[in-house]
Amino acid sequence: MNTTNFDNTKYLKYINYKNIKDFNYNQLEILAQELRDFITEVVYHNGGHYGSNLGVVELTISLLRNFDPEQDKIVFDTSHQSYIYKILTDRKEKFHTLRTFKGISGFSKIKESKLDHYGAGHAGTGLSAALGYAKARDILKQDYNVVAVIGDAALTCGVTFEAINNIGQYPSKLIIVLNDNEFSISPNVGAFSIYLKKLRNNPFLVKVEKKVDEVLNLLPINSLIKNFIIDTKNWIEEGFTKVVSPSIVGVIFEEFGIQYIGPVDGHNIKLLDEVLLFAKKLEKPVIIHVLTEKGKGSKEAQEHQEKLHGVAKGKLKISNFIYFSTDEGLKVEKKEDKKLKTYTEVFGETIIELAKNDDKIVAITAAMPSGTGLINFSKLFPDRFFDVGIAEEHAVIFSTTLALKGLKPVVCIYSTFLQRAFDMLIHDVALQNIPVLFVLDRAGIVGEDGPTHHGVFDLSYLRMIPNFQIFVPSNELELKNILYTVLQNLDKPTAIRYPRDNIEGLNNDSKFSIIDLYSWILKYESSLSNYNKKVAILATGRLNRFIPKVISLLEKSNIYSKWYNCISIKPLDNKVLSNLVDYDLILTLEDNVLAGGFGSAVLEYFNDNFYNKKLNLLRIGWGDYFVEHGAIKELYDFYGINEQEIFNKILEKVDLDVIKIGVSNNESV
Ligand SMILES: Cc1ncc(C[n+]2csc(CCOP(=O)(O)OP(=O)(O)O)c2C)c(N)n1
Repeated sequence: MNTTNFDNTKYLKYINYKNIKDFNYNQLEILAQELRDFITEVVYHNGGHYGSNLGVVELTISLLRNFDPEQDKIVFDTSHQSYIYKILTDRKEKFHTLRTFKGISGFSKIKESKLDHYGAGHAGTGLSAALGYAKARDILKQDYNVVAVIGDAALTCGVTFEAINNIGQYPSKLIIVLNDNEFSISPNVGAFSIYLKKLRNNPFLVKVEKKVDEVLNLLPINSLIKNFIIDTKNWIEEGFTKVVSPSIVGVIFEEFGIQYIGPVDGHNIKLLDEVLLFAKKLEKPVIIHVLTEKGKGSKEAQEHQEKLHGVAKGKLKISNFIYFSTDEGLKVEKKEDKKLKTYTEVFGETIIELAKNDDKIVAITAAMPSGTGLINFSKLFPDRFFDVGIAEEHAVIFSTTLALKGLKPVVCIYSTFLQRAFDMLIHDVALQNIPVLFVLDRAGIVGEDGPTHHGVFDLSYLRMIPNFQIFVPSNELELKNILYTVLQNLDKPTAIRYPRDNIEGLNNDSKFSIIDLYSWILKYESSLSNYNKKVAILATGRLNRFIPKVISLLEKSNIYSKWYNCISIKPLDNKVLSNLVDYDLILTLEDNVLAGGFGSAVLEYFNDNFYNKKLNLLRIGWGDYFVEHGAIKELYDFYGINEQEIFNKILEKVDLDVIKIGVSNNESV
């Protein structure tokens, strides 16, 4: 899919943010449909965030009719819903490369365009970033508008509340567009979402489009007061909603100094135009409560809101192609073996099995019940399951006191999102040595979601914390038995990390066994007797997959090798390490940044224990850069983490003058 053909479109071919004001509402309705079709085709080909983007088509059109992205600062919270903005600003022609390597990112990115004013991927950053822009404008005496677009789930983040607190303290001209579709990835949770629901239904706030006198006529107040309000020229400045909304549902935002407007139909461009034009005139913080439907325009997306929040390649039902004449070029990565499950699925099944026999096990997720494989657990054990919303910091502290009362909390958070709770891991969990099990899904690179989502820091940020132990399974049996063994006797802070990937299924036996968690598993030992050099390979997690081919190449070069699958990152297996000092090369492999990761731990071990020996250590992992977005294999190849490159690096390091041998697919050890 190298190009896009806009010939068959009526308006999309002409439209951009500079001329969007010139279109009338009938034309914009057609444009909205064209945008939805375009998004559908691109997401069909490339995967991506679907429902959220279909829901903000009219809202984004209206934003670009009322604000100038060259001057004004439009900040998307999380920014998974910024596709329409990208298309309508300066990336329409390139949008078919969405989420592909070197292509358009699935999130806002200041490096990608000067019209992206803030990069994101993690939820809850929008209001803080917007307030910074507003304050900078005031201090520098500049003149631009600041708009933050935030979803109803991101609104419930702790960070967002910190920002709201601060906006009240430093009121500044700032427009917050609250895009309320009642959904996070799953249905939104928590007391605040219930509050928003009440606001949605508040009869006195419905429809700003109604003339003030029409709304006032609905109110049980006498005509003198009505006339007074209507005659008051600055009724709008006083806060329309305050005047007409008695005490049915108090508007919290107003108490914090943020004027509330709404709810507003977020699919009515004309109405949105009116409201945004009005909000622009206010010289204070204002929140516009916009109601949208996630998946608007697609029956499939509306019926399966959760499933179609984010979609994998080729997963949409699509009948006609408008922008790409054929669906040629659709590269849906086939599962290598259909029987293989994902790590997430195996975790989800295992935790249920374990919880059936252990009523102390409780599971906690931060807005990712399906992503972390906990949906069935939540149905089977509703009293032992907690979806705390996008609140990773809270999730971690909450788990500590559950543990102090003797429960066994299993906190399931993606590696990248647990970064949010770094302080809690140290201050609340580890310092008090509280036994909580952390299950980090999406550890290692995640592919198309890119640098905001790659889970490549956890080995470093966990390894440095005293009291923590860290395990990395590489197949189904290991994952099951690590979980089983840890939960039999959960007595310290523990982390298990695994990637978004299929899991190799060794021994599908449903029985669990207690395993030796701290001993690395010897996978292979060469039988070469007359060899050139000796190499020890210490591999972690899914990178073990590369090793059989590497070893077969080493054997052909007459290099002796010993391969360990290192399931425990902390503690290290010192017994194994102490026997490797006479090797010509020790290789470590990790799907983590090299700084502070597994290889660093091994390096520290040798430095501390064998400082008088000359050791040759090669660490393979991610360097001092952010890994871009793209297909996982493509990223591994680009950054030199594949069989051939590993072999080449070994040869360079052992300093052997052997002929380099290529990898063929049928090599095996
Ligand atoms: C800190 C953090 N935790 C979890 C996520 C995963 N996540 C991505 S989008 C999303 C839901 C966002 O819902 P909302 O803000 O209401 O936006 P919508 O998609 O409904 O427009 C979640 C939980 C995240 N991006 N960041």
